[in-house]
Order: sequence, then structure tokens, then C-alpha cells
Amino acid sequence: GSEESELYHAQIHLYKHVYNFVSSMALKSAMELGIADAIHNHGKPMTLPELSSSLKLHPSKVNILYRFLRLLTHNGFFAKTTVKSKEGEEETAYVLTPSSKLLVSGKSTCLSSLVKGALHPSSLDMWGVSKKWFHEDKEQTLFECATGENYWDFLNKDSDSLSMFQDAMAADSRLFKLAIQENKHAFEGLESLVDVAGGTGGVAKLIHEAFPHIKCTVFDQPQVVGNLTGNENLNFVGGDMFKSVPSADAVLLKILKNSKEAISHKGKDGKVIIIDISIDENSDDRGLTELQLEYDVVMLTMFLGKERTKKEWEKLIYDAGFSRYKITPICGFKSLIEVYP
Ligand code: 2HI
Repeated sequence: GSEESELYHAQIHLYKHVYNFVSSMALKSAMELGIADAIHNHGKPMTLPELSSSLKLHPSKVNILYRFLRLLTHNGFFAKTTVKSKEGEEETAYVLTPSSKLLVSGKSTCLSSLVKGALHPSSLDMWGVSKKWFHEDKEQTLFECATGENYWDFLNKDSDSLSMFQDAMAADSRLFKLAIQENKHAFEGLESLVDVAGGTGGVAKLIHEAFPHIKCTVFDQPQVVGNLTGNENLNFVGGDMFKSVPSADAVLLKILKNSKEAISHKGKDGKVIIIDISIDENSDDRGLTELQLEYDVVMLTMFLGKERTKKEWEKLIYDAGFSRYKITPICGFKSLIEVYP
């Protein structure tokens, strides 16, 4: 009957969300083992024994590799094809998909460091205290509730974690290169631009390459930019973005925090360029919306940050005294938001 069928569907739905982490962790294992690199370097479809020996796995683990690959293939990270063996027999072999090409190291589109950082115990352990966090009256992140310090202090005292984070953010930003090329109009006519929380300058360098005449300033914490040198049109400035931001024709923000203050620094001729998520809860693409909502919770738990819907962006922008804005979806799940005085 339909009641049972509803119950079974509900059970599947629940279990699917419970065991989702296995897919995340299998992806992380694939990244750590270097499966995508091995298939890429092989240059043609790769059989299971070839893959296992290239990865230097213990022979007893071939079948375990097979079972991980079966899940990852189902999830769209690898695809199967057939090749002829020396003996003329048909054999199954694995090839990369667009998603696993993003795990090939050395490419400008490599996102391995993002997988590593986002699924590192330092990003996950905090979830153990979420109940305690909900019952506390302190305004602190889940990360701080779990560890006693905020994420930035944690990064600043642990240089391995800091580089892991910076590598992840730099990798994420590199995909932005394509977005700049497709959205040149957003940067036309600007003479100067400041990238707030610009990290090690990955995005500013991309903008500098595409528009060499724009004077770009990377603004971030002194410990991040202190040792970095730029050139005539690319310079690094250390400071506290919550106190003040160097002035320029345009301010680029990738995570918008204390947005009103940041926006109020702009003169009348300027514009604010924001790269961020614009959540569309009614999108036909439920998977994309799920990702945006998950990202919102990551920002919440790590930084007390948030992602906004189009309506919230509009309110924020108008409340800050701006008169006009334009939202263009770019880079998959983020948007380019141009804000004019
Ligand atoms: C590396 C990557 C991430 C991280 C920590 C890392 O924390 C992420 O991808 C997530 C989160 O899980 C993140 C994404 C964007 C951002 C901050 C964190 O601005 O070391």
C-alpha cells in the first residue's frame, strides 16, 4: 500500500542523508591516493590491476579499491569503458569524468586542496559539540565552542593549517579566472581596485593579468600579506578590514562580512564587486540549492558568516544607500554582484 511505500521512501531518504558522509570520505580517499593523477598520467583507460599497481597498493587491497571505485563511479567521479587485454579479452577500465579532472594535480583547475581542507578533521571535529553550542548564550562560532579559539587564531598559530587553508582558497579562486574572462564588462573603466580579504593575491593577480592598467591592492591581515611583494600595479596592504579598507574605484569582496561598513568606505564614483552566493530556494536545481545552503552552514559554523538570498542582497544593498545592482551567476554556484551608488 501507499503508506508502506511512503515509509520506505522516508527510510531511504533518511539513510541517504545519514550515509552521505561516506561519499564525501571516499572522495577524500581518492584524492589522497592520487587516483585521478594515476589515470591522467596513464593517458588511456586504466584497468583495476594497473591502477592498483600504479598506486603501489598492497595486493590484498585490490578488491577494496574496486569497491571504492564502484561507489565513486556511481557518484560521477569515474566512468567505465572496456579495453582489449593482450590476450584479446574485454576488460573493464576506468576513465576520468569532468568532476575527477578537478583532482588532477598541477592543473590550474585542481581542487584537491579544497577537498583536503574542507574534509580535514580540523573542519569536522567541531560538529561533536553542536548541541552544546545551541544551548549556550555566547555569540561564538561552533569552531570556537569546540576548540576555545576562533578559526583565524587557530590558523595563525598552526602554519600547516594556515597553508592548507590558503591553498584551498587559492584553488577555489583560480576557477574564477574563467569567470573574469566571461565577465570583462564588470572591470571595464576601473582605474583601481582593492581586493578585501584577498589572501595571497590569487584573484588580484588574475584581475591584474586580464586588466594590467588597473591598480590592484590586496588587503588582508598583516600576517597574511606581510611577506608578499607585488609590482607597480599590484600591491599588498596589511590591516584590519573591520576598521577601514584602502580606498579605490572598486572594492572586491569574496566573503561579505560587516558589509555596511565596508560599503560605506566607497566614494560616489565607485562600485562594489561581490563574488558570493545568491541563494535561490525556488531554483529548479535542487542540488545546487542544497550546496548553497550547506555552504551557508559552513560559513555559520566556522565564521558566524552567512549566505544571502537575492531578496536579502537587495535589502542589504538598498539599506546601505546604493541605488542599483546586478547579479550574474558565475563559477558554478557563486554569483558576481555589481553594486552601484
Ligand atoms: C580548507 C577549505 C575549507 C575549510 C578549511 C580549509 O573550511 C573549506 O572549503 C570551507 C571550510 O570547510 C571554507 C570555504 C570557504 C571559506 C572558508 C572555509 O571562505 O583549510
